[in-house]
Amino acid sequence: MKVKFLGSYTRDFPPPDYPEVVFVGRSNVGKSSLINMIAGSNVARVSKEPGRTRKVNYFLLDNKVYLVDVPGYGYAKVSKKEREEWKEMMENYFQERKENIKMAFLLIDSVVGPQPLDEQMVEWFEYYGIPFTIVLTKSDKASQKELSETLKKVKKFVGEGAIVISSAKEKKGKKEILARIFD
Ligand SMILES: Nc1nc2c(ncn2[C@@H]2O[C@H](COP(=O)(O)OP(=O)(O)OP(=O)(O)O)[C@@H](O)[C@H]2O)c(=O)[nH]1
Ligand SMILES: [Mg+2]
Repeated sequence: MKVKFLGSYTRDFPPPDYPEVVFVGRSNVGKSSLINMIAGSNVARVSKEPGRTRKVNYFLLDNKVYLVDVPGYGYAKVSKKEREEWKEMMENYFQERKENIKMAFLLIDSVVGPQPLDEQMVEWFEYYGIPFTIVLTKSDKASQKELSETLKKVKKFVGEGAIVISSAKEKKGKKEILARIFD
């Protein structure tokens, strides 16, 4: 798969010449790692400390679709000012790009399960009319019991919405996610 990094933006995003898919979720949930799995190379920056991705990063996949990596939310050590900047940047992003976003992937840690901020994100998608898919990340770290508990909780708030179980470490879920990117 051919993938090219286009740049980091807070506004004036690239022209909507291609449809885009965006990866959102809590800090450290594995957004950048998932993008690397899909790209088949280490294009997105992965880190042990949460809050590594600060801007909206655009990648072009196979000259067909933009992959968008955005900063995570919910990291306790972030100041009120940074939280407000995050909210402003993300509202601006969704407002400007809602027509161009063909799919939002909401990542939820298989072990941690859905948090109130994840449910708020689903409300944003519904408000902006953006289709979304839930991706349960780091499934390699979850026991069968943890995974089924997380699945049960997620199903409660997405109903019949799509859910993909994935692990960047084990390259699990790649086919399902690619199918939803290109459909
Ligand atoms: N075991 C396991 N670890 C993973 C997996 N995916 C990501 N990680 C680890 O989780 C940590 C965070 O991964 P990132 O991909 O940087 O997470 P992020 O959501 O982009 O984080 P921010 O940019 O800070 O919001 C890193 O230490 C990764 O190596 C996975 O599938 N399995
Ligand atoms: Mg990241």
